[in-house]
Amino acid sequence: MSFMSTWVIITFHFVLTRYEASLMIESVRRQHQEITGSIMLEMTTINNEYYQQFCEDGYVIVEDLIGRNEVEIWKNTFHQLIQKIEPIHRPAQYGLGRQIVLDNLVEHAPEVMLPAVTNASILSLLEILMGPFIQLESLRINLTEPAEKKQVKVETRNWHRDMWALSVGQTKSYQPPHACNVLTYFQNVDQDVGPLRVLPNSHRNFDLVQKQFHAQIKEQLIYPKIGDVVIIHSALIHAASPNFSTDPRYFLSRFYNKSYLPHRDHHSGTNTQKILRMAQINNDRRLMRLFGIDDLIFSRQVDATIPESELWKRWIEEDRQALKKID
Ligand SMILES: O=C(O)CCC(=O)C(=O)O
Repeated sequence: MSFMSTWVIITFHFVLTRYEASLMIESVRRQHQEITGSIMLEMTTINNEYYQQFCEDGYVIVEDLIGRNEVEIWKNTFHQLIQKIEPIHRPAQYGLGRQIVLDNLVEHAPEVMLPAVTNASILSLLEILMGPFIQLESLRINLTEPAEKKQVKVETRNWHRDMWALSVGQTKSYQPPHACNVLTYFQNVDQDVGPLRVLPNSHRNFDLVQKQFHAQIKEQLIYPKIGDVVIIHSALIHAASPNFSTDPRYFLSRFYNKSYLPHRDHHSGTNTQKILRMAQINNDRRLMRLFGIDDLIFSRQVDATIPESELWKRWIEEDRQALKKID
């Protein structure tokens, strides 16, 4: 290769990298504005009501938070991606429909999927529930194929708690979650599509389910609409229902855990690393933490003279100020 062509390639690469970086900066800046704009809302009475409900029942529904267009784009992106990337296949059990799951979605489609995890209303509420330690554990879309009623031998999918239900049952007092599952369904969920089933208050007691695939006396059926967001405490016992509709049943799961716990999505891919670099330039601690970088984790130990919830508020405010300084 001649000196000239090498020079042209290097220059082209340099210009392209700068261009990509500037696009990413722009998108992070937009999120920054969105975040600082929404912070004013975060300690409002609305979030306080959600908090009370979450402590009591172990879940909360924030209605109408996501636009239908966005949900449609996620669905299309999922179908495009599974043409190129091998998803996880879960075989049909007891006649229930097969499931196709794709994880690592921020890395696979950052422009489309990053806003799903940086949604400022969701993060603000999660910070009230878990403190300023919110990491993206995994972002995945789940498709469940329809099932034939006469083939299905069970009433529900498996009842379970999500990961990190560590201290459940030790006390009936409310314990903040180590993780939260934040779900958005891609269709209006009705009896045919199959409601989400929960055992309210099971995040605060050690009750066990006797039959893992059967309806429960104390169960509550939830029928979210497109655009609703359901936030579940990781210790809450819940299950899906069979999909008896004629269409696939879809949901997006944003699974967030404490920033010092392990994560299934790998944050080392090229796209995620670009997002992280931009977050570092902007000193955007909230965004860095989503992808596992939390430089303050060791200094933020619990000061025994101040309630933890108070410390959380201070740290959230400090992070907000740190972000503002770069304006
Ligand atoms: O499919 C559902 O409605 C529930 C999903 C679920 O159980 C989970 O993501 O852990």
